[in-house]
Amino acid sequence: MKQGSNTLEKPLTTNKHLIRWVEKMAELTEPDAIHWVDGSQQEYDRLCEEMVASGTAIRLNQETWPGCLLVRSDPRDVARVEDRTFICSLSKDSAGPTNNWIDPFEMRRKLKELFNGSMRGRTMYVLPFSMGPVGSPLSRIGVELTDSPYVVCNMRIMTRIGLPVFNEIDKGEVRVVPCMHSVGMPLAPGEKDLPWPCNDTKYIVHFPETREIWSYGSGYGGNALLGKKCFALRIATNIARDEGWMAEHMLILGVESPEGEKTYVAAAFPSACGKTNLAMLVPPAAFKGWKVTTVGDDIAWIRPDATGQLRAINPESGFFGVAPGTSEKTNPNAMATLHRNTIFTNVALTPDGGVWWEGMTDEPPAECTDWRGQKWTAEIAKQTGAKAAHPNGRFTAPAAQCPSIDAEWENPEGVPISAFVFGGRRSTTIPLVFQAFNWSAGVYVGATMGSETTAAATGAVGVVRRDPMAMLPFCGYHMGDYFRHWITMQRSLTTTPRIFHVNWFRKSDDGKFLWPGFGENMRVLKWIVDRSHGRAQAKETPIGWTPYYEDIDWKGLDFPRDDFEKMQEVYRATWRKEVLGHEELFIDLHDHLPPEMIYQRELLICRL
Ligand code: TSX
Ligand code: MN
Repeated sequence: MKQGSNTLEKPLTTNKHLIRWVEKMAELTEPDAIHWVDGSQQEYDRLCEEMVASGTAIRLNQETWPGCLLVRSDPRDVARVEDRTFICSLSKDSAGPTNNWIDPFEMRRKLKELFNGSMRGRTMYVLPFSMGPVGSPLSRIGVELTDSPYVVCNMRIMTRIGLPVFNEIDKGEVRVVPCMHSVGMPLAPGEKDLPWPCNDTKYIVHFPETREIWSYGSGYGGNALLGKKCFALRIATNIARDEGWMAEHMLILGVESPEGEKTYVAAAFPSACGKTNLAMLVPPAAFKGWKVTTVGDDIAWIRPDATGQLRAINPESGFFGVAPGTSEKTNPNAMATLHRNTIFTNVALTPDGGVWWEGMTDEPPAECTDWRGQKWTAEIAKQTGAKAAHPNGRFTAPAAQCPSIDAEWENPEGVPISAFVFGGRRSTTIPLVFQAFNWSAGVYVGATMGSETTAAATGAVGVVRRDPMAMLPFCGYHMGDYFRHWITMQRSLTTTPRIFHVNWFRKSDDGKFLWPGFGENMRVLKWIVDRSHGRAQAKETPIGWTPYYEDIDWKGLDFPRDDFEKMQEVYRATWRKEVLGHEELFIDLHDHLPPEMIYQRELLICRL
């Protein structure tokens, strides 16, 4: 390492293992400087300043968008790269058929090669972060070494970082997950940097046994903000399996009745189902005194407490939300959250220094600069198909700014979970809502979840993709063992949460959505809450319990009984075909499937 003026910055930790690891990684990657991240506002402001000066970021109009930045990524680095994501367990079998596996020794050789000198000309940031409130028994700590200031700034919003975390590490009682990250574009002396450095070669690598993450070549989202999908899901599923808790791809919301009864629900949906919208739902005006509160919109860490009740924390402290489609109509709470102290990535810039994306307003601005930095008008869009914002354009916004944030969202003990909800985007077959008969049947419902594809980029549109518990890209070990872990969890519980399935997307024969969705989903949530407390009635069907028309609270909405019956109908013939679809994924997993999954399938077939 070059002995420059700021290379000898004093470590902000006394932990010898951490200092030694940082030294070793600096020898490998050869950064020009090392910066120990304290997490302060001044440090954040300075990094933002540097990104603006270097052309990485644009400061938005500070009158209308105070504290907000816009960043445009390289057009080749706009999303998670699942085909470049690896689980490097000792045995291929323990990673399972749904993960990419490479021998860990071979992968370590490859990574050494890639990271060798990869930070030349750059600063290596030593970024300590806590997933979950600092000091909570449910929280876990990582340290990310990164050469991207964009990553540091996003991680400051998405996780708890800096001095309080170093202090936690210095107590010497916690295991730290080491997270190596490089954008993979070293600079030669005097070489001019790019606004968004990255590398066409990308590796997102997890070592589940040694609990390590190595990420190379991308600066974007889940590839680079290693606390999120890499740690809080892929590594945490391994930790949770070993320690008897659950790391889930779930939002957490609270439902508060006018009488002040509070019920927490955790829900898993595949992408493009409006998970963030549900987490921040605004009840219809007729639901006077009812409140929906937000604990988290993406990840839940869930653990049985001393009494055998499941309690959940949101390990994150911000929202990394998809911008397109977010509006005052679809999600006013998100819109209020992202109006200050937010980093926008790959959305459009308006002439008055604001941001815009498809679906934000009914009328697009007369003119703007698209996510690639080019002139965009509705006319140009019509002719070329150009989007103002990238469909995966994002906002990174602090959870604390959300108007619906739950009073208990940072409770170190978590919030009690009364219900699990699984969901998918299905135009046929699946009713608006049903309740599984019991825990095992509910695990089967989650394990067989599917959603219809929407983005043309991923191939055929409208095809059902199985995505068990919305965890297919995020489970860091064999999916069959993961189902077994779910089955096993019941044994450590005195009260098991009730399990439900919802589908906001069923269509009529003439292709119209049968359900208005959005705020009206409150009516479904209310039935779920009532069922969880053993109150509401339900009708038994082959797939589970469904509400009668009378069991749904229809105040303020004129929804015909006939439409409801259509939406809730369970066609036995269609469902027999649906069960055949369940088998497809199960065949791949068969040698690790818990017997309960086979048994639940047999029972379902019998009932049909
Ligand atoms: O987020 C959605 N939710 C959950 C809200 C709490 N979306 C958007 C999905 C894309 C990310 C929905 N889209 C929902 C929904 O409940 N339902 C639908 C389908 C739908 C779309 C439009 C209308 C009705 C249903 N109606 C009109 O446009 C008037
Ligand atoms: Mn997610």
